[in-house]
Amino acid sequence: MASSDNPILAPILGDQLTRTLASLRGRAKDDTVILMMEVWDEATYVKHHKQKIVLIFSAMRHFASELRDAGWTVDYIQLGDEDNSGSFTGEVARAVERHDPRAIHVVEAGEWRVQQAIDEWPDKFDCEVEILPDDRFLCSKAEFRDWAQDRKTLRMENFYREMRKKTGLLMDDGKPEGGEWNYDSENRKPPKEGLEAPERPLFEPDEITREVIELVESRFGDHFGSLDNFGWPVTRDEAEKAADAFFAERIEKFGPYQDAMVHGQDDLFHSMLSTSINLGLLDPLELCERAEQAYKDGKAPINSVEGFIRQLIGWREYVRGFYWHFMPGLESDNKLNAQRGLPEFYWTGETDMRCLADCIRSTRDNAHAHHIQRLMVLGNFALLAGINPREVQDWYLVVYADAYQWVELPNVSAMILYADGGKLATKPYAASGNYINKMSNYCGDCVYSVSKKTGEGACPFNALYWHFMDRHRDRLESNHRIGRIYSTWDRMDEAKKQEYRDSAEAFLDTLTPADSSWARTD
Ligand code: FAD
Ligand code: DLZ
Ligand code: SF4
Repeated sequence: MASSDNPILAPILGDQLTRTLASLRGRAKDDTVILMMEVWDEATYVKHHKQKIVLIFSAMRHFASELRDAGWTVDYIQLGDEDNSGSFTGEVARAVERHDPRAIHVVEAGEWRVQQAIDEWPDKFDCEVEILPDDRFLCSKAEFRDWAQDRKTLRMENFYREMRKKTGLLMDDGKPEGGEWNYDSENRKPPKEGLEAPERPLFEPDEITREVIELVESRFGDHFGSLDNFGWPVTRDEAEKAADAFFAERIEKFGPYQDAMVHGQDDLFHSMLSTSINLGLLDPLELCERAEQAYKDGKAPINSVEGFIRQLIGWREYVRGFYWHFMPGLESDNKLNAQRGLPEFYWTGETDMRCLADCIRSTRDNAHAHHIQRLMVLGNFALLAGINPREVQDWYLVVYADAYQWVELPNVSAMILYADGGKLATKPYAASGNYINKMSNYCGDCVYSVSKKTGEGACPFNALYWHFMDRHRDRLESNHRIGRIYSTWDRMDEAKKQEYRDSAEAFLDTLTPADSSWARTD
């Protein structure tokens, strides 16, 4: 056993890049060795988009350098270091040998897979291991459990109201500011002709980032995605500049155009802050306070500010609680028994469906697509076509720079695929081409006709929509939010119904399944 003079070892994971992290708060610098590890297992458990790996390694290296400048001792293991064992547990074991710590203090992991490994550390290492709660989230796992247990339904809206009361954000004497809890009905403006948003700041790669770009090109050259546009914030300073630009230039229209999609305009009025928030470079509560201030200063309307705050203290906190509440089962749920392989075009972007091609192009170029593209184009297609959840999960985990399983999985399996059978969503987010046409400018120049329902040249979403409804009638008919759709279906004559079925099946037969090596290493 190490003596009380030996240091505390504080491993910091790649998404824990926060100066006030629980394992650092209040610790003496001369009594602590911080351990940061670039490991092969994390870089390859799925074949992450190249930008995602560059982002995480570069942000980790910058964070380590800032900690050293602030007087901390940081033991930093680079991917290429000789003897790098390739795993968190292997690297902690080697660090225990080097530093003989009296204890390990680690903040719980964001992901189940990693937490499983950390839970074994107390038995593996001959020193005390303290696993601290990640208090960068407003709602602890236990608090979510207390809220969820004994409830028949786990609606985000109810959870969100609790978070509003807890934080006092947009509260006026115990009542919601402006009289309503939720202004979503004002946040569905279709894009008007020529709608343009100010460009978000992109950050020129510095020497550290350029070195990581070289590393990623040489070690992960076969991974999906382009590095040409890499401009994500990799430090807290850069992330704050990105936030400043959002609050100065885009928050005003964030609400109204939250669901809009414009060909070639990848960010619109979205904050583009998820990568920085998830890494720990920005504090979501501080961002919400800034949004509230923008409202109080008359710089942004209530619907924009409430919408932004709801995404952060509502959806983001809710999906994290939901993930830990339903893991590990959530990963294998497949209540709609979807079995089709992921189509190849999700990787290549080679499809005549203009909406999908544009969302996949943005995904490849930026490691990003905005929420409604992820939900109502890419997700909607996967739902309607019956793609199996595991392949869809892997795709989303690979392609987005902000993707960690705790946030990806509930959004993919529960929100878009309804694979949990409706614990998260009151109904599947299924839509025909009509929705995409209303909320975007994609359809005008598409080779398919959105107004044509079946047959040659018809928008595939139209027949797929009815095919989905028809094949899941048993499960969905009794759902009060969607059941009435079946009276429309029943009013169609049998020949029309068969046309929808045949059209959808003919289209599904044209899909080439993807080569699985895009997503997973063998
Ligand atoms: P904004 O539109 O500006 O929203 C502000 C912030 O709210 C975001 O930065 C994010 O932190 C939070 N937020 C918004 N919606 C959600 C949500 N549904 N769940 C959790 N947080 C939310 N977000 C991720 O961070 N990582 C993921 O892996 C991820 N996967 C998704 C998969 C699917 C199928 C869908 C439908 C959504 C997913 N999201 C994910 C949520 C959302 O699409 C992204 O957070 C958002 O597009 C990030 O861009 P932004 O920062 O400009 O967001
Ligand atoms: C996503 C990722 C990647 C690609 N590589 C690393 C790494 O080498 N070292 C590290 O500490 N973290 C990495 N991450 C982020 C981790 O996967 C993330 O911290 C876990 O998901 C938390 O559970
Ligand atoms: Fe997408 Fe259909 Fe519109 Fe083409 S017509 S862009 S496939 S919704």
